[in-house]
Amino acid sequence: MEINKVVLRHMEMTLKTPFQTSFGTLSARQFLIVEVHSAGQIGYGECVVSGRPLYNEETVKTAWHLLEDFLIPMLYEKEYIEHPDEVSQLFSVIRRNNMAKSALEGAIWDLYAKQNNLSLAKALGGTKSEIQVGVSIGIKETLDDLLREVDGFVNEGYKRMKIKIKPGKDVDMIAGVRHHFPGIKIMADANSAYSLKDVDVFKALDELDLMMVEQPLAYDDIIDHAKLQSQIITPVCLDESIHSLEDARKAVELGSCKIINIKIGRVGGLTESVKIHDYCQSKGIPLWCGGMNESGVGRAHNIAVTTLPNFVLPGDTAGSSRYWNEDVILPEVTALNGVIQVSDIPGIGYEVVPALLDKYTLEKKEIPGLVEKV
Ligand code: OSB
Ligand code: MG
Repeated sequence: MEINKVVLRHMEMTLKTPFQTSFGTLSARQFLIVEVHSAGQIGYGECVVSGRPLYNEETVKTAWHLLEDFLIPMLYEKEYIEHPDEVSQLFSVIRRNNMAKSALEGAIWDLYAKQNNLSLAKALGGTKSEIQVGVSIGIKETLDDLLREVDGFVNEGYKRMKIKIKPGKDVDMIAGVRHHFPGIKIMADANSAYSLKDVDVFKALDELDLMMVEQPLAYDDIIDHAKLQSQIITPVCLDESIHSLEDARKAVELGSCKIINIKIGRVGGLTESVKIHDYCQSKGIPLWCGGMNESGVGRAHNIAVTTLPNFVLPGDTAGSSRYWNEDVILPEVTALNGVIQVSDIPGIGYEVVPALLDKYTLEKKEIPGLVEKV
């Protein structure tokens, strides 16, 4: 692959309804889209940062800086790229900034798949033609509000609900949902809102037949999570604590979790996601694909990675209509009865519509490659 041009876009899309987690409320999603142009084709990647460094330390500004001043120049310095794994290797000298790396690496993966006439799912080694998904539901003021929202998604056919919790909005809310919807799969996501002192909360959740509790303790911890896991029955799933294969290995060896949520951006890209996948498969650790309220571009990447065989639990990649009145891809992502059919069109499998990208672009910059290579 010879890259002629990279285009960075700072995007803003308003969510249909504000999304509340234990670290804040989000109403308009700010993120970046990266386009990699080569020989008449375009690869697309989404940088799943936010405007504020609340989920992790990156923001749209830091990611733009990393991409423009470091990652894109590094890519242009390399004569030729045979395979996207080389991009992951190239970027490994830069510490962290995983979402910035992942956006450019993901665009290269899309381009690579298109140039080889393969779906991204197939290019990654995926084996499924359909994937199971659920919905991630934000914290609600009252149980009635929460039940109404769950009911709406149940009526849309979703069978697995992830419900955000925080101190004071936990056991009663989840118990209410369990009582009203005895048949659905429920998981709780704390986004690091608790400490080991709160073990009784998790013992109470043990009574409610949850698939898992996600990231209950500190975002940078794997020690206390191991202590918590040894005291409760519900499997602990790590999200924020896992940034790499090494993090996954340490957490699994310590017994800090029984399940891992992979977010491509959080772990620095698709190549690292596949490595974590293969490791977890060998250790019997089930995976699922998390979400960052992506636009259609990131959503398509999530669908592709979820086709790998050890993504055995339903992910957070709900259909486009859960988030947006209008997505930037055609067709939009649809889930029927909680199942998404995987596209076999080369690359990410959806058409990215330039006019729709433009509509939600706040700022755009074209960064040309070297005109002639030696
Ligand atoms: O913890 O999984 C999380 C969104 C933003 C930041 C963190 C998380 C989330 C979600 C939303 O749960 C998942 C989605 O619907 O994309
Ligand atoms: Mg989470």
